[in-house]
Amino acid sequence: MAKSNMKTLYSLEGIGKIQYEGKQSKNPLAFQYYNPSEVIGGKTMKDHLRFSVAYWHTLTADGTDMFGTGTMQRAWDSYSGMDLAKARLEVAFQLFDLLDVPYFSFHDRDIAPEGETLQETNQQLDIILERMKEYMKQSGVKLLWNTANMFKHPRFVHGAATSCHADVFAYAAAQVKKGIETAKELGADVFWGGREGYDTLLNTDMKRELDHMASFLHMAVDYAKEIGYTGQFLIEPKPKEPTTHQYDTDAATSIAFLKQYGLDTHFKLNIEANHATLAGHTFEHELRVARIHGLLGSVDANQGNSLLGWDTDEFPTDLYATTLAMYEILQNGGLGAGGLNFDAKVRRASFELEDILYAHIAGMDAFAKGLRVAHRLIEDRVFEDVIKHRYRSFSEGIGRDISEGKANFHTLEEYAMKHPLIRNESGREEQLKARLNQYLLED
Ligand code: XUL
Ligand code: CO
Repeated sequence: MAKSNMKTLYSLEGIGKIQYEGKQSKNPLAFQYYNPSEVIGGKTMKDHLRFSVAYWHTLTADGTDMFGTGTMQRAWDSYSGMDLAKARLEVAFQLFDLLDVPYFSFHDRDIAPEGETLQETNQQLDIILERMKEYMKQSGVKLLWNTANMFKHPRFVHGAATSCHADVFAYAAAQVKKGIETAKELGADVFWGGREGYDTLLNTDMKRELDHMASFLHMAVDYAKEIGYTGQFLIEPKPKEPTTHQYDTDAATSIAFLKQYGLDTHFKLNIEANHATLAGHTFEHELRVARIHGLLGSVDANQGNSLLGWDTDEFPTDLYATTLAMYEILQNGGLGAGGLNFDAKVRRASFELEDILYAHIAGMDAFAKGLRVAHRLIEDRVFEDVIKHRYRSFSEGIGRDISEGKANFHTLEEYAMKHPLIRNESGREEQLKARLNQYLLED
């Protein structure tokens, strides 16, 4: 495999860097809303949105589903083993360049195949990482985060840090140790609790498993300190799939876990839209929960299908969701070192290479539009003023006493006795939704 083969490998000749052409454009290979250099609220769109391509869906997945084998037409799949890994790497950076994305993300096993032993696996990983560093240097594209795949191999059948088998715990620790070393060199680190959960309590010591998970994460923190890794650790809530009961079910559950075990100063959350809806929440709900606890770290930007009960990882095109997500992100003061990572895959029937471009363009435009609308909503204080007005009774009299911690059940009882007539006001939900529509349509 050599660079010179790439033209044929890549088979997207004639397609140049995707450009911003504006909302009148009918060119499917152009951005209509994402204008990277445009400044919104003092920051470029590129800096607000911090887009990232997910290696596993874009370079590694082949369209396999429960009923059928791969459908994706990828010229690089004619290679195998380490040659395939090298080919994917080269294609990856060509795609990043075409899409003008500043970041990417990967699992250790996305970028290099497992060897016979952990030593061999790490050696193979190192070969690819060396090359990756070169591509990163040449292109300026950075790693948003890397993570350990501790769910695919049969050894993880009972989980990784929560496995009932201590040898698996040790193996997982070795894998994450390597992941932190990688992150120290290249960028950041994230933990998605792949199979950290259980299917039945009949064989499960839940307390022990949670204790193990916490000590695993503490060991990661200790090791990071030891080697001087200062990047942000993230955990990614998900309610189900693969296990029936994932321990990181949603943002609130994950925050309770982090606080219970003294990990909340070391970890933030990576909120994924499809995981939110699987948990029975909206995307914006999960972002809000993480934000108000000061724990919103990064975002997996995708969407689910409300008719299906599993993680479909679709590219985000729902403008309500992207707008309300950007609203939370702007209110958070941005994502800091995090970004919008397209943990999203083209549909099995979208098997041509161009579909990867169309999908990312659709996602980037949807978030760019969401950013524009959310910024104007905040600037015009559309919801803020309504909310302020709605809670105004807490700014004076008995309400102020409650807010300032000066009230107690005696003073409140006395007040209630004296004020038997309560006048509530409408929440005006429909009117507010119409305002949101107005802003979405205007921009
Ligand atoms: C799985 C998922 C993962 C994580 C990284 O549902 O979202 O791809 O984002 O392991
Ligand atoms: Co994810």
